[in-house]
This record gives sequence, structure tokens and C-alpha cells, in this order.
Amino acid sequence: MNNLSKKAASVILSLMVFAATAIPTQAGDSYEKSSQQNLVRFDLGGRWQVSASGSNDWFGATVPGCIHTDLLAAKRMPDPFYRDNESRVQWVGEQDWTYRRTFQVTGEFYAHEHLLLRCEGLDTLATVFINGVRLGQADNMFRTWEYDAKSLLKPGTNSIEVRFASVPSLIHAKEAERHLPGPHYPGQNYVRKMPSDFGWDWGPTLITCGIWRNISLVAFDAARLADVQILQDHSQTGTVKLAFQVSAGPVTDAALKARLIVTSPDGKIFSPIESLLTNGSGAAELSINHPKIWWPAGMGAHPLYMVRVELLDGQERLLDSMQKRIGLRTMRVLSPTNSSSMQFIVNGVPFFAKGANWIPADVFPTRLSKAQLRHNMTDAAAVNMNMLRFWGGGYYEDDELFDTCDELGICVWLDFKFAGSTVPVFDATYLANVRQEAEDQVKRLRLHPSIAIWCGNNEISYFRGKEEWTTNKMSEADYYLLFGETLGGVMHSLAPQADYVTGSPDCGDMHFWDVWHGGQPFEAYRKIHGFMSEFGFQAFPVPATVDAFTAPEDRTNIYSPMVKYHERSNRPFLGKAEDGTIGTDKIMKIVRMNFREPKDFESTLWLSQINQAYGIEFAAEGWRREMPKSMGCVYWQYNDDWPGTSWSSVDYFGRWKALQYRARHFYAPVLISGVFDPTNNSVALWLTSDELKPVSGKLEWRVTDLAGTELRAGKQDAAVAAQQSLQVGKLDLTDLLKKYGVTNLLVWLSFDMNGKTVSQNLVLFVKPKELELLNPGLSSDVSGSGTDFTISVHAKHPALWVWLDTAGTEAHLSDNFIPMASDSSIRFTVKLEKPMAKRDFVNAVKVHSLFDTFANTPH
Ligand code: BMA
Repeated sequence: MNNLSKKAASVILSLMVFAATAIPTQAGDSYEKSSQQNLVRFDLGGRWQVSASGSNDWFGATVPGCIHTDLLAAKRMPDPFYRDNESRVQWVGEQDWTYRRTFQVTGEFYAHEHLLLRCEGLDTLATVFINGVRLGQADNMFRTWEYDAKSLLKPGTNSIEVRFASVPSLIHAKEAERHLPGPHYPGQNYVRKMPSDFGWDWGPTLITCGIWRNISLVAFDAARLADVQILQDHSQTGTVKLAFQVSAGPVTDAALKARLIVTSPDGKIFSPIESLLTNGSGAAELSINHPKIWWPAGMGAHPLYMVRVELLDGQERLLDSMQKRIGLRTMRVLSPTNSSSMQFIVNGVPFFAKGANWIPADVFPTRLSKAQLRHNMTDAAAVNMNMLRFWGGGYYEDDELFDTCDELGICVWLDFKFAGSTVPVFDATYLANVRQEAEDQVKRLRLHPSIAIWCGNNEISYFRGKEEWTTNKMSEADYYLLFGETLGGVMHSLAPQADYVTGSPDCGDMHFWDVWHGGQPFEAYRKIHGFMSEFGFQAFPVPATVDAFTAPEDRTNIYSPMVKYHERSNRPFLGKAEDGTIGTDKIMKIVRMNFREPKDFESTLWLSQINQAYGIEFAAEGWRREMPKSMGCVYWQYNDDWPGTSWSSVDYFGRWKALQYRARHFYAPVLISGVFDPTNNSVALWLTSDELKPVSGKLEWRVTDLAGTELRAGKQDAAVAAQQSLQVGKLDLTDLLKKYGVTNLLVWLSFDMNGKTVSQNLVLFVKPKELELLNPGLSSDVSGSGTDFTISVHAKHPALWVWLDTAGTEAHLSDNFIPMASDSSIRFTVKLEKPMAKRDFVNAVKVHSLFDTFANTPH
């Protein structure tokens, strides 16, 4: 069917549906009910209809979802990620929209005493109607809204309608009443909605609305479970005592009882424990001997205990139940001291946090699949990260994402979702609204062992003034009323064992932006010490990603309007940087500081990635080497919410930039690195270890010229104590430097443990642009078939940042962007997402190195 006839068919279909029943009831409607449980949930998600409010032009919608993805599916909106379409779809956010559907209520379901409409996510200004009568309203995307719907429902066919008012209209009106200072979309923080929807310096402005999380009817009689809290006592060696608090409601005279069934990670079920509830609440305890302790990635296993909670009435009938998974661990955050940085301590052991900042993985998060999100997390663990900061400008992520972090040992720095400008704390309704939001989210998420710290906001301290509000600052008192008293109070009562800080960077951490925003060279990273929760540098995505958002004629130059359009820092969004450059110019300024002029468009894309990796690697190695003076390196940013140019190491499509590949090396548990000291012509050799036991092995070093001729080499035993960084050697290269010069020497390092190379590194004496590299003469040989290939690459002469370009075929590579010594070979393994004939694969894959990025004079 061509597009036109497809469209015509869907119009006819929707007309038929409309004519037959007004609003369709869907076939898949189902009640989730176990044989004995009294509480029943009726999922209202699935197929709905949506129309611009008042227009009666209904089309199919998906719940959970959002208006933009519904318009896309209905082909009523161009893809906002293509070229500059984003600017043409702003009307979507300005418009009011109405969602509706019908559903059947059986007599049995209706007979329950309580019938609640439960909305786990309404984005954002919603009014809900059942059978044409107003049931309630909502004004916070991050809260769970429940409405008593019994009086409006009836057995048989019912209808529900959710009307969403335009967020821009409301905030323009509020902003006109009173200006809310901030550099972003004026007045955006008047509404509790994902801040980055309004645009950020890495993402588009697409103001969504819709039913973005589950919506259901909940039916029950006597009571249901309201909340379960589990506190852990690790004070006795060899035992962890769990203290459960269960609450249920509404409180009735019924003799309610909670039963708790704990299953250990190896499947052993503890004898159920029971507690009678008084006024709806009860407590119980369980001691776990020989507990299996949860550790972050790289420190140990991540065992999880399952807790099933059952609510029973006086006759032992099951009223309600829920499952929670916990990990047994203690987690603390220590403030910085004169000699050590802010640091995390798990189970009494301090650890160096290695990671990046996580932003929404799509500006339309409802279309993200669980598999995609899981993939993102496994990619983080695969490059030796142990922490992601879930940044405050996004949304409180789904439980499944936290589940994955629990399973992988990825610690989460969890910001409450406030970012980047002042917030209207002067409005008591706003404050009450966010208190409720915090209670909902803390109760939902607090049992995840992966959450290492809760943090009030991102960078709102930059907009904190003194006594009074001014034209660009909020008052100090209002800042602390929200982020101290209110959120701190919620944390204190609902998650007393978790550490809470008011904001980032407001807690002893650092957002170090002197390089990107300040225009300083990468060397500035070595002048600062502590816990780096943000710092970073931008790079273009891979050519295949640029292809996805451009037309062929756009792919000529990084300054072509469409390539620039997908680089949000080209707008003086946060003001011009201190050195006067923005966006694309800023990338190129630092690229040129370090590298030679790239020869063409594609080389510029790749080289920008090499430059980004070069800078972040330089920074990360420095901070790791000096622990405990620095105890955290969490770079900005891990991912993207649309395809474009940004600080990310993994792009919107999940493709790795050079930085992500290099992270595996610079975050390796045991790291060998070298530091050139020009004052005495020496290279200090450092061994840095995050291992919990001492490590020892063989350190090998080779000094070569740029042709790869070995000038000197050596081997030595080297060891370092648990979680320490130590200088293990020093190479005096005075004579070689004199003879060959700084531009013609390379030092190759490798560290082997038990016959296995665990870390390799290369020391340069000058910036890469100063090196007269020889053509490395790379050759390759491909073997394999289907989805699994091996590429053996051989280098005649030293090659820097050797990479495989798999030209848009989705591939997982064993490594990429690595230095190769002369006459050396490396085997890359490639796993393709879709099988390919060997011949096609050989044609598609290209092997490159830094040498190929600039115009060379032949040697
Ligand atoms: C940080 C973040 C973001 C921003 C980034 C890059 O400070 O918190 O607000 O996107 O810088 O400018």
C-alpha cells in the first residue's frame, strides 16, 4: 500500500470505528487478578483516541505515550529529529489536546467497595472526566494521581477523557505576572514537568503532553497496601537485621495482617514473618545470617533479595500483595576534607566513582524500550563505570532502569528533577505540590540498592542569591526552604538511611566547566582536584548518525546549517562562553589546539571524537592517579535525547563515540599511566588500582621513535596496595630527548597480571599535532560470517587511535581507537546486530587512524 492509500485506509478505519461505537473499547482489556487476591487492577493503557481539544478530529493514540509520538504514528507531523523540522512542530506544544477511550466494567468489578482511577504519570496540566463528569485534575508530571471514581463509574460501557491544557500558555501567563529568573525557556519552572522538554544546550524544545505512564482502575474492598519500608542494620558482623514497616489503608476495624516472605539470591525462602497491623500499620524484623552483601560494579557481586509482602484480613484472605527487591549494603557520602575529596563509602569501603551523567535517552521517553535502556546500562558497565548521575533536568526514571542498575552494580546519583533556573518557592501551592512529588518518588525508589545519593537539584545554587529575590537570583531562604527543609524533610522521614544533599554542585562536588565554557585548554583539568560530578567536551556523532538527521546536501561541512542546527550550543543559550566562542567554533578551537586541520567533513567528525576522548582521558587519568585527593570522575554526558552534536559518549542511536571506547581503558580497574615531567626529562610511571586486594604484575615499557624503532625498553615488577595509586617507576630520558627531540619520541606502556595484559597506555611528549607521523601502512584481514567477524589489523609504523568504521552497520566492537606500535597486530572482534555476507562486510568496514584525518605530504 502506498502512503496515500495507507492514509486513506486509516481515515476510513477511524470513521468506521467512530460511526459504530463512538469510541472503541479495545479487545485486549484485561483484569489482572490472581485467584485469591481481592485487589484487582484494570489496565486502561493501550489504544486511545486523541484530538486537538474542541476540534473533534480524532485519531488513534497509544497510552502510555505522548502527543508527539501519536502525531508521528498518525503521520500528522514530520519527524522533528530530521533537519530543522523541530522548528516547524512547535505548534504541538502550544495546543490543548484531549485523549479518550471507552471501557467495559463488569458487575463483579463494580461491586468492589473502592474503585480508584490511578494515573502514574499525567504530562502535565490534566483534567480527567469519567462518563462526561469531571473527576479531578493534575498539574505535576512526576506525581501519582489517584481519584475515587466509584460514584462516576457504572457497570457496562464507560468513557474516560483526559484533557491536557497547553503548558506554554500557562507559563507565559505566570511569567507575565511575575518573572522567574533563569537562562532557559522563560518561566518553565512554574510547571512541574521534565525541564529538558523546554530545550537544553544539547537537546530540542519539544513540549509534550499525554498519559505517559500506566493508567488503571484499582478495585478493592477492605484495604490495600499503601507502603512498605525496609531498614537495614549492619552493626553486627555476620548478620543483617531487616526492619519492615508496612502500612495499609483505608484504615478499617478489620484485623489486618501483613505477611512477609523473603527469598535470598540463591532461592532460599525464609520462614514467612507476620505482623498484625494497628491503625493500618505494623512492623516486623528478620535477621539474615551469612548475608550476601551487595557491592558496586568492580567491587564484588550484586546479590538481590526478593521481598513479597501480603496483606491479609482476619480470615487470612489475601487482600493485596507487592514485591520489592533489595540489596544488603550500607552507602554513605563523606564531605571533602583538606586532604581528601568528597567520596562514597560502600559497606565501609571508600571507592573512586567512575562514570558519566545520564540524561533522558529520548525527548519522548515513552517510546524507549526496556531493552534499549538495559543496553545503555550494560554499555556503561562494559566500560568499567560504577556510577551514573541521573541528572536533575530529566525525569524520575522507570523502576526497570533502577532494577538494571541494581543488577549491574551501577550506583546512581539521583537528582530530584529541578535544574538550571530558579523555582517559584514563594508559591505555597507549588511547594505543597513538590513535597507530594518527593514523597511519591522516594517511596517508589528508596529500596533500590543502586541509589547511592539523593540530591536536591542541578545547578540551582548558581541562581541562589542573598536575602531577597532579584532579577536573576532567588532568595537564599527560598532555596533552602525547598531543597533543605522540604526535600530534606521528606528524605529524613521516608529514607532515613539514605544520604541527601541539597544540590549539585552544592555538596562538595564540582562542576568544572573552565575548558568547555571557559575556553581553557585540556591542561586545566590537571589544576583542579576533588569529586568531579560534571566536566566534559563536545564531539560530533559518527557519520551514520549525521546521515540520519540530514539530507545528502547537508553533509558537506560542519558549518552547514542543518549540521549546526543539531548542535544546541550554537545558540547562545547559556550566554556566550568566556572566550567568546560557541558551539561548533568551540569544538574546533580545541581540536586545533591539539590536532592538525582535518582534511574533510567526515574526518572532522571523527577527529572531534578523538579530541574529546583525548581530553577526557587526560582528565580522568589525572584524577584517578591522585586519589584520595580526587575520588570521583563523572563526565558530562553519557547519552543524548536526539541525534546531534553534544558532550555524549554514546549517541541517540546507542552508537559509541571514541570516548566510550576509551573509557573502558581509562576506567580500567588497574591502570598503567605515565606523566612526562619536562623539568627533568623524565616520565613517571604510575599504577592505579581500584581492586580491593593488592595487585602485582609486570610492567613493560618501550621507547620508540615515530618510525617505531625501539630505542630503549625495560621490564620491571610492579605492585600497588588495594585501592591505591602509586608511582612505581621513573624513566630518565634526557639523552633520548636530546637526540630525537620531543616530537619524535613515544613511550609504550603495558601492565600484565598473571600473563594477561590488563592495561596499556601511550605517553606523548607533545600535542598530537606536533608529531610527524609516518603513514602507518595499516592492512587488515577479515574472517567470520553472519553476525560474527574478526578483523586482524597490522601496522607497519606507529598508528594513533586506530579505529574501525563499520559505516552504519550496527556493530559491537571489542575495542576501538587504540594506539598500535610498529609491526604490531591487533584482532578486533565485531558482533553485528544483523547478519551480513562476508563480501558486503569487507566492503563496508574501513580501518583508519589519526594519520588519515589530515592532508598528508607523502613520505
Ligand atoms: C551542566 C549541566 C547541564 C548542561 C551542561 C553543559 O552544568 O548541568 O545543565 O547541559 O552543563 O552546559
